[in-house]
Order: sequence, then C-alpha cells, then structure tokens
Amino acid sequence: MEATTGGAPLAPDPAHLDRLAINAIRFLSVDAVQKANSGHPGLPMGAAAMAYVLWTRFLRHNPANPHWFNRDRFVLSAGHGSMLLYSLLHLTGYDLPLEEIKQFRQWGSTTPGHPERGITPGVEVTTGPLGQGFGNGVGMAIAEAYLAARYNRPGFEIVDHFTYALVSDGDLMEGVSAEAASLAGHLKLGKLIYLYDDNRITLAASTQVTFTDDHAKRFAAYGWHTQSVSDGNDVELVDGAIRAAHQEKGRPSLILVRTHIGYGSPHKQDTFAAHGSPLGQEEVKLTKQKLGWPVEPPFLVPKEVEQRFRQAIEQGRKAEADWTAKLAAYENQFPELAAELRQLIDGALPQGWDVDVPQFAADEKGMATRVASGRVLQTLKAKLFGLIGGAADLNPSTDTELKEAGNFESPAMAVGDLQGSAGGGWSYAGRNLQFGVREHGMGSILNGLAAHGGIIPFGATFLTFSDYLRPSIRLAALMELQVVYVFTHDSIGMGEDGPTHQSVEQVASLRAIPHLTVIRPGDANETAVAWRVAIESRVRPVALVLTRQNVPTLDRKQFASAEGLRRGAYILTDAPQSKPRLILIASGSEVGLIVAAGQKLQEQAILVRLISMPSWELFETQSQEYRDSVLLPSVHARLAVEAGVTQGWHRYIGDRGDVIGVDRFGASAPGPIVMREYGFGVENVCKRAMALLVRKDA
Ligand SMILES: Cc1ncc(C[n+]2csc(CCOP(=O)(O)OP(=O)(O)O)c2C)c(N)n1
Repeated sequence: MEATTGGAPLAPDPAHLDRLAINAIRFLSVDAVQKANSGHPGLPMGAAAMAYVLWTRFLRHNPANPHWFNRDRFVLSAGHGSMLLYSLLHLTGYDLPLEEIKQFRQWGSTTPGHPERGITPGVEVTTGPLGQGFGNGVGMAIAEAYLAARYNRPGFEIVDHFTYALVSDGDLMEGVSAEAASLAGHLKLGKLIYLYDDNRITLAASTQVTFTDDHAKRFAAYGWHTQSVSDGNDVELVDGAIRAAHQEKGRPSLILVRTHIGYGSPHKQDTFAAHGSPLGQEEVKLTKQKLGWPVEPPFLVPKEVEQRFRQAIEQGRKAEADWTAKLAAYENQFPELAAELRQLIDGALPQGWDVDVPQFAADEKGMATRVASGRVLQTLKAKLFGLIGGAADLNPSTDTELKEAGNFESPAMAVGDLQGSAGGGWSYAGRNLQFGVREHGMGSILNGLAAHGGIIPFGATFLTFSDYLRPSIRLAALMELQVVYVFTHDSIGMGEDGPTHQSVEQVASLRAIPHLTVIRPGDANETAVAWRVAIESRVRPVALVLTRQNVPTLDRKQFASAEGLRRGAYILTDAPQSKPRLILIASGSEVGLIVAAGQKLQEQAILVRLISMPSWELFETQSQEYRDSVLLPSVHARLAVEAGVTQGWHRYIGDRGDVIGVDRFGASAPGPIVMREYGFGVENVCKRAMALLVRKDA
C-alpha cells in the first residue's frame, strides 16, 4: 500500500500513514461488528481520526502496564462505540490480541459489548449507560488534582496526568453530565479534556429533532474552555485543539469535533442506520472501496500501521521508567510523604489505621447512628489520607464533614468568610468535596475517584435520594469499586419532612443490587464496626444506612459484641439455657425496639432470642452452619422488624414467620408518632410475637 514511483520507494508520507492508521481503526471496528453481527460501527468510523491523534500524539500510557499509576486516563463515555477503544488497545500493543477482536461480543472474550473495567486490559471504567463516563472522568481529574496537591513537591511532579474522555450526543444529553460538568467547571479542573463527537445523530434521530441547544455556549457557561473543530477528519486541526486545551490550565476543556457517523459508508454515513447495527456485507465492501481499503482480508492491519501504533510500547516503557526514577528520587528526599503515597497507590491500609475508632459507652438515650458515623469519620481521617468525600449539600445533616481537613476547591477561588467551609483552607489538597445538590453527578464522580486509584471516596445524602444516584451505585457494584455511601434519615422515623423524604423501599432496592453491601447498623458501636467493614471492603461498594433519630447505645456487657456485625447477623442475647421459642430479628433503629420488646416477653417467661441483622449481604457470605445457628430453622416463630418494605424478609423468617414493616408511604408528623402509628412500638411487637406463638403450626 506504500506509494511508489517506477519501483523507487518514496519517502514515507506521514499524512498517508495517518490516513492508513485511521482507516485501520475504522475497519477493525467495522469487521468486528460485522463478524459479531452485533454492535455499533458508526461511532468508531466517525471518531477514528480524533482518537488516532489523541492516542498517538498525546496520550501518555504504557500498554505493557495498564495500571501504571501516572498514566493519562482515557474514558470512552459513549461505551456503545466500544470497538473504537478495543481497536486502539489492540493496535497500541495492549494484551488484546487480534483473536479477541475477532471474538467481539462473544462468550468468554475480553471484548464485551460495552467496555467493562476488569475484563479488558486498558479499560478504565465500565461505560454504556450514557453520561456516566462523563462524570467518571471528572472524578478522575479530582483524584489527580488532590493527590498532586498533597504529594507533589517542586521538581517532583509525581502525580501529573491528564484525564481525557470521548463523549457523544447522548452523554451530553443525559442530566448526569450536566451535574458533573457544572461541578468540574466550578472546580476549574484544567487537566480535564473532553472530545465531543459532534456527529448530530443518535440512536433514533437526528439531533435536529432532540438536541438543539448551543453546546459550546452551554459549556462556556459552566466555566469550560471550548473550541470547535470543523472537520474531525483533519488530524492537524484536532492536534491543534488538543494542544490549546493543554495550554488552558484553569478550566476544563470541551473540544467540539464535527464528525460524521459511519464515515465513508456510501449509504449509511450520517444516518442512524450506522449507529447500532452492522453495515452489512455489501455495504462493508462498498465502504472499503470508497476509502481505498482492500476488501479482503478482514481485520487487516498493514505492517506500517502496526509499527506506527506500537511506538506506544517503547514510549510507554520509557515514560514509566522515567517516572519510576523520579519516584525513587522523591522517596529519598521525602521519605514520609513517599511512604504515604506508596500506600495509597498500592491500596494498602496503614498499620493501626483504626486504633482511634471510638467505643461508645452504653446509653439508654443513645445517639443517632449518623452522629456516631460522623464521630468515627473524624478518627479515620487522621490516618487514611486517601479518604475524601462529602455530601450533596447535606453535610451538616449527614454528619460527613471532615473537620479542619480543608475544602477541595481551586486555589484560584477567593477564600472568604464563606458559609459551609469545613475549615483547614481551600485548595486542591482539601479533603471535603462539596458536591452541591447534585446526587447523580456525585455518584458518577465517586466512581471516577475510586477507579482512579489512591482514593477511598465517600458520598452522602438522605437515603430516599439514593434513588437519584442509583445508576452510579449499580455501576460501582458492577466495577467492584470501593465507594462508601453514607445514607442517613433512613426511615419514617425521620419524622416531620413527610413521605417524600421518608425512605420506605430504598433499603430493599439497594439490597437488590448484586455486589453492593448494605449495612444498617443498630447502634453507635455497630456503626463503628460498619465503617471498619466499609474501609476494608476494597472491591465492593458499601452503603451505610443511618438514622436521623437517636437510638439507644446497647450495653455490650449485657449484649453480644458489635463485632458480630461483620457476620451480617448475630445473636444479641438468647433464651437462658434452653432453646428459644421465639426469635426477634431487627436492623437499624428497630434493634432497640426488639430489645425493649424482648425484655417484656422475657418478663412473661417467654424464651426469646434477639438477633441484630444489619447486613443481609454479609450474612449471606457466612457458612450454612453459622446461618442456621443464628436463625435456628427449627424455630418457626420468627418475627422481623424493619421500618421499610417487607420484601425479601421471608427468606429469613420462613413461611410461618411474620414481618413488621412499612408497605405503604410514610406520613408527616414527629418521628416517634409516625413510628408508633405504623406499628413500631413495644406493644405491637409483643402482640405480633405472641400471635406467632399461638399459631397451631408454630
Ligand atoms: C442511559 C442510556 N440510555 C439509553 C441508552 C441506549 N443508547 C445507546 S447509544 C444511544 C444513542 C447514542 O447517540 P450518540 O450518543 O450520539 O452516539 P452515536 O449515535 O453518535 O453513536 C442510546 C440512546 C444508553 N446506552 N444509555
């Protein structure tokens, strides 16, 4: 394919090589989608040129080590265009052989339909639900800015990388990206650079039908630096725009790149027919002919194209080696900082990280578990420097401020006597992330923070509003990311705000998410153990479900140790020296209630066992023996008490047990009144328990 004159080879023409390389991306994608008979060829065909420029001229990465800490991050937010990313990973020399490209979307391949973190080397995050990747990138840029501010020293820029993403119309239309973009603009994240694939076509329509706002003005209004590239196939224009974005240090960048979906396809370019289905054999042929590409063989990668892309291997090796040398010099000069950073990079917990976690004294009046959580957080912050986070404008209510640990804000922001500052100054080294009223943005940003590495992020809001970030929680679970959610005001017990704010179905719906650990601790000491579990849970997100109202702090001399929380459910106290006739089970604020009811029942000489069950997921990881030893399958009189929907509890109470729950919406009144009216009182618990005992089949 090299141009020749009468047999004498010409000097290689760089523009020619660029075109060949771009077409190689296009046709690897086209051929893979065609072979799979499934997938999205249009985006890779249109975006190939800008992706080529970014990946061969700018992206600092090491294909031999996709985990190199200081690599630039690249997110394909429009995950349906996965073949674009797979082509780039294959061509630049990641462990993604051509065989895997040929197995696109097949069982057991490392090229799933959408990019999946943990399956394909080089894929940073799972994308597919549009808009999420956009927010993930913001989280990564925050992580970079925080770690850089905390650990870099003049001449030792140990953490120093860009975060890039390729975003599409769908990404920009989804509300989550509006939240994340607004926050990124406010935070002035200058090393965040997004290429917008402005192809004006979505799955089902031209954007003329759905999306006619002025995108450049919109992002400018968020505080972004924007540029437009009129021809996305012009590599020098794209190159110039990325260079200019690098120069812009004080704002995130959006580069609006005009492209054509399905570029080169005679009948499908610029139509949504190119979006989500294979071109078809005949159209593949015509497209290859039109772009001057050999029709056969499929999956062709010309030698010179491979050589061009594979320069990334040597460049990456050198970039990482230089960085490693710099890190060694930094370790010499700043041994303590370096040791701390090293721990974060390795994801290790420092010795004694939890020695200051408080023990709470028994107290009948007790404290809200949100308050206990706040107390625990203050002790964790002193040793865990990767622990950063905040709330969606609810930090006073959720008790999630890291006191005197600074606000994560651009150093360019004026620090004034601003309400809501955490103390400790404003800078990128601040550990309090004020997400504003942006729950969904927060969810996607938390995922980006966790995916970046070095960070244990937490985010807080009322449990009811967990619905607003649920899509991101699901992805955290799917990606096996360590994210801690602090969800407070967890039931009708929160009181006067009424049914819109009173969670009813949220705990059950969180429990439905695979791989998410939901913990609803019953008192202050269980809350402390719950935080320990969350910090140790390196590959699972954890949702802490906490009360607004006070709950008694149990006397652990009388009741079993709160360490039992680690097993998901444990016997708080048992019938003296004999098999119980009745088992009461509760989580969270209802633990105190069954304790009170249990006392009443014991006074009536009823042999009762009390079980605290803060986490179904932790319980399910226990052996059958342990679970049976707690639940005693031979005892049928089992009553569960939880201020939420009863869905799912039958798994633990059996078909002859009973649940006191809330299978309707709440009501506006003081919390204790609502609880009483909904049946969460000692009297009702005893009544329902006694009813179980008199059942013939009990
Ligand atoms: C949250 C979400 N809603 C819907 C979809 C289904 N979907 C996949 S791609 C797409 C349209 C994408 O249009 P665009 O983002 O412009 O991508 P392009 O057509 O340029 O490939 C839709 C609706 C999705 N992936 N995520």
